[in-house]
Amino acid sequence: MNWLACLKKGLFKTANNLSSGLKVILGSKKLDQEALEEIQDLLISADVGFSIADELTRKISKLKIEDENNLEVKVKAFLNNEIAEMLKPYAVDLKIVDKPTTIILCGVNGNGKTTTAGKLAKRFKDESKSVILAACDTFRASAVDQLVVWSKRVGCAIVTGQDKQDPSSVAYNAQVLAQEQNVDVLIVDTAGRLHNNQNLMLELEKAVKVIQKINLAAPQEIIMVIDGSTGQNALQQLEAFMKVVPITGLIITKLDSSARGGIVLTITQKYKIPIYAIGVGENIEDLNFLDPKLFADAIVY
Ligand SMILES: Nc1nc2c(ncn2[C@@H]2O[C@H](COP(=O)(O)OP(=O)(O)O)[C@@H](O)[C@H]2O)c(=O)[nH]1
Ligand SMILES: [Mg+2]
Repeated sequence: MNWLACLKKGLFKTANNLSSGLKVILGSKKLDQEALEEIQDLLISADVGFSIADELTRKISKLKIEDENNLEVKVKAFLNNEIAEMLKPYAVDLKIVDKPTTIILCGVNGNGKTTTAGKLAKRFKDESKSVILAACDTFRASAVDQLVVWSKRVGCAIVTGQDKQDPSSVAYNAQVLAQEQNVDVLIVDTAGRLHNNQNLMLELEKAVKVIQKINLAAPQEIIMVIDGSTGQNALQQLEAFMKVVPITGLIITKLDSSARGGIVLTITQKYKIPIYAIGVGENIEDLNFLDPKLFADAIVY
């Protein structure tokens, strides 16, 4: 399946909400105040966030639509274009420049870090880059096993520690090995932590510092993996993590699990932070870069 097909399938719930909703609102009505309010509510229900929804609705009210028969088509085309334009500055390529480029994945438990680590490793291997995975979630044996399975599937080396070993010592070993072996990418998977668990947050900070000590330029990326179906809660998680480590970009997963794909818009506009990839399912091909136009096409049509 190509990416647009994956995206359309994955974002179906959001598209169904937005596109079908717009059809109902505009199919039989004029673009009056009531219709505008309904459009605004619809956008908010897709997690677009009040201020963006308000701005978009205001712009829609100013559209010059002479032929009312084309109302639905015109409003959808406008929204589609606006969404793509808003996302454009934040759809950033994850560049591998330094050798090694160290990427730390962090975020709340269950958000998709380990799966994303595996999928990214696969992506880089497909680009003929050498990859090492580091299993720094030493709290749960199953988390290490999960990453070992990925390393076998992808065919890349993995650094693991003993059960309950200090995660930052695993990160240390992995960084040293990545430099010794001169690999292209080191991907560090970390333990899921609740953003209000101070000890675990400090541990993440420590892992970053340990890596920095070995190589001042590393980690080149600290990517927060966010579960796109958690809605506004994701914003609080992001703020908590940003206070502890300098987040360089985001990967938003599970956009297939809810009708609230508008969270991608809200997060980019509010925090002005790059989105390196989005996930729309559990399969390996379901994680890909954010293409603003395709994303807009997949949710408003
Ligand atoms: N539906 C869906 N599930 C996902 C996606 N990404 C990850 N998952 C699933 O989310 C669950 C938790 O993922 P995991 O990588 O273990 O999260 P971690 O605790 O952050 O490491 C797993 O069952 C994954 O298969 C996605 O984009 N869509
Ligand atoms: Mg994990």
